Amino acid sequence: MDTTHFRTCPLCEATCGLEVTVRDGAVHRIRGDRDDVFSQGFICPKGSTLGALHDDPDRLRRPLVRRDGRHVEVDWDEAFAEVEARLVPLRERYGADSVAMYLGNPNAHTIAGAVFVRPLIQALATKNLYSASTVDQMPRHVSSGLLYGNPGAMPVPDLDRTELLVILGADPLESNGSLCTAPDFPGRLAAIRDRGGRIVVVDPRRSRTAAVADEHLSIRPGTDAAWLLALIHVVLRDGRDRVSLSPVSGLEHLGALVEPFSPERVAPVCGIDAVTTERIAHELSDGRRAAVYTRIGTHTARHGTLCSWAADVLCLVTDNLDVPGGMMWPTPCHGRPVPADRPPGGRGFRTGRWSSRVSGHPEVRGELPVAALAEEIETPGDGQVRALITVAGNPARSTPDSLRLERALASLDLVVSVDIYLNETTRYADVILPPPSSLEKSHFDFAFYGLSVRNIANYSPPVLEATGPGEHEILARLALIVSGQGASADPELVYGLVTGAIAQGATTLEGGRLQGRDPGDLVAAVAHLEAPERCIDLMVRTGPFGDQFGEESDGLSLQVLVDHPHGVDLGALEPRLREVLRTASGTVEVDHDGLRADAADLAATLDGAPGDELVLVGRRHVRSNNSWMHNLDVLVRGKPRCTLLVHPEDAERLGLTDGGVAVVASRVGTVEAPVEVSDAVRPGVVSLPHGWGHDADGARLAVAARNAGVNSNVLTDGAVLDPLSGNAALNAIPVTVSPG
Ligand SMILES: Nc1nc2c(c(=O)[nH]1)N[C@H]1C(S)=C(S)[C@@H](COP(=O)(O)OP(=O)(O)OC[C@H]3O[C@@H](n4cnc5c(=O)[nH]c(N)nc54)[C@H](O)[C@@H]3O)O[C@H]1N2
Ligand SMILES: Nc1nc2c(c(=O)[nH]1)N[C@H]1C(S)=C(S)[C@@H](COP(=O)(O)OP(=O)(O)OC[C@H]3O[C@@H](n4cnc5c(=O)[nH]c(N)nc54)[C@H](O)[C@@H]3O)O[C@H]1N2
Ligand code: SF4
Ligand SMILES: [Mo]
Repeated sequence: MDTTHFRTCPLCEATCGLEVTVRDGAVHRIRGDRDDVFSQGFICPKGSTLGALHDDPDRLRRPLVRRDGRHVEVDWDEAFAEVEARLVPLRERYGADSVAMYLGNPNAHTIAGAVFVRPLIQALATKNLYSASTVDQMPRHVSSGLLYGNPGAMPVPDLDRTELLVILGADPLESNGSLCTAPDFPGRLAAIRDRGGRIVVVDPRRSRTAAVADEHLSIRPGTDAAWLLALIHVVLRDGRDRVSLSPVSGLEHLGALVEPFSPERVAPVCGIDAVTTERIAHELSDGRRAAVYTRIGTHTARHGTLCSWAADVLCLVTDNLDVPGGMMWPTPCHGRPVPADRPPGGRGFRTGRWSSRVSGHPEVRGELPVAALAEEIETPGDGQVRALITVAGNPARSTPDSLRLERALASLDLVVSVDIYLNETTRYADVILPPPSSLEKSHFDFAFYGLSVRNIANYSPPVLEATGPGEHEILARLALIVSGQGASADPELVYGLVTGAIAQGATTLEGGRLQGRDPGDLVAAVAHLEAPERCIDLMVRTGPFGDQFGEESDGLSLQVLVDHPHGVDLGALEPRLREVLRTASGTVEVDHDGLRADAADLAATLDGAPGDELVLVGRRHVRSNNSWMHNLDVLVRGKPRCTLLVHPEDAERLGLTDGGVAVVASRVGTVEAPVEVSDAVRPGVVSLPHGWGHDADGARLAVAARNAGVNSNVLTDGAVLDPLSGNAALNAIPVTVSPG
């Protein structure tokens, strides 16, 4: 018998609706849900692989413990007992900071990652907290922190209403969008052009997105900050700045900051001529609705924060911030509502409340740069990292100078991984705790409803029944172990804390609809639900569209979402600066010493002649997903995709041939990769995707091992960071390339 289930795809940020048909207890077919209010049937080739992922024989179903160098299956009680027996004494002996935690990307795609990691972080109370954020979007958090006092408030391009979209360092036709949740990105881009708008793509490679744009500017890698500052320079120089947004402070210092970045001066640096730069600046400031969208190629860069800040400031001074068609802030349905009479501003944002032990990198959002994890493990002394917990992460493939990190991982006293695969990172684990597959979990996009180009709410119940504990329970048990309550303590203790905190927040919100209500009543009203569902219901009901526990009869609740399996469309984005602003001054704060200093550092490099060295950049492919979906034959079959793109002129000069092998060397490592000669990359630039290199001993990835590819992060340099965010610079890596 067939049953049909509707759910949101958890694999990337696009949040497409899926229609899953189950026959005799197994997934029979997955296709796009044509009735999904947001994606309307769109999916990419990954969306239909959730069944294959669930059925993958290499996906772990039971915990593994390492005994005599081999991973053996054990039952759950034994696995948790092992963690307790080893972690607790280690932490007692060496202190809280001796236990590090690394949180990987899928935490943004699971309910557990959104809600149940927090108690574990609190229990660990370690300074050594790391995540994929510092090889990704941390610069954007910091620029929002500085500008708006709110690192979570990252504006998104209002794709469906913009008339001019400038995309820097993103390739949404492959990635399907990031920090901009928009299912069917290709269709939305086509619609911009259909309504007479323009798309400009700034990328050192003619990506698939660049190929469908009106204009492609092939920028020199790592120079986006200089180019964006030059655009602001032109807007101010030509008196075209208009700022209707209010309240804004510090604009009087902007002219001095952008002064050195004239279009003529940055032209040889960026590889974009001054006339083009002036024209784009004029288009952005001629009154049309425009959005400037920066992503991974610009954030994983030495000046990532400056870049992200400059993109928002450019929109601010051209009246394209917080207006339809410009850059806007979504209103997540599970967020805290903002009472109308709340005074503007808040506590502000700061970094550096503590620093990393070895290199003194400032803390940012409670985290240290993952590029510094290896040295924190290697360097003896008080606070040395001796144990690591990874949750949904593969830092052995996703973080810079990864051979060094692997040597460090091998030296740890204890590694515990919450992960579904025995892979390049978890092979170092002493205990692996595998959560259920995606189809066995419920889903709700806590991370992406705040980054979405429309306000949306969608809840997906599990499709298949889980055989082991849920990911939330695994994390709760780890928190109980760390906090000394023991492996057999009741996870309800943790769930109670989490739901209690949500209810407490809602009932103490100054001027809120539920102010003064008994938080215990709210918790009791959801007590019949599973723990993840309790959290969703509490947050949605107390959120800006919620039923406020009976106060708003038409409002949202989990039950409303259950009754709408294709999602609820809550409308287009609306201006909401007042609601997101949390700076101490209650204004958008444009001026900051750190940004000024970083811009001055950048200005000081402008007049050096650009070197003729080759630089390495990354790229993505729609059939791949970071490092962990290469074990599915349907996605990796066909011609190899982990190739080094080399421009024909460079290939000729270096003696490289299409299909031949290149030896690529950087300051920190060397790899051999197959060459693909292509004029899609700029001369002087080579491109290799990340997340490959699956031939490691001890991993259990049969399909991936046959299509291993090479690990580009052997080449990336952990010493090059954006100082304001701690983010690693993963692009513009100087390399030498020679025939293999
Ligand atoms: N050179 C270079 N390096 C990069 C990038 C780049 O562009 N260039 N991109 C960076 C970016 S943007 C990111 S986000 C990082 C990603 O960095 P990571 O998050 O460290 O790496 P992933 O490849 O996403 O690995 C995800 C892990 O989670 C596991 N997993 C999958 N689903 C689940 C689940 O539901 N629960 C649990 N517990 N585990 C699960 C997988 O088996 C895998 O081990 O890589 C970064 N690294
Ligand atoms: N299919 C697929 N989808 C994914 C992922 C995946 O691995 N595969 N990963 C997901 C994750 S975790 C993320 S964060 C997002 C990322 O999503 P995107 O930000 O769209 O990432 P990419 O597709 O890597 O596009 C980055 C582009 O930046 C260009 N670039 C490199 N260096 C520079 C530079 O210095 N300046 C400029 N202007 N451009 C540069 C590259 O050539 C590339 O085209 O994708 C998500 N979606
Ligand atoms: S675009 Fe992203 S969300 Fe949509 S089907 Fe593909 S992987 Fe899933
Ligand atoms: Mo990412």
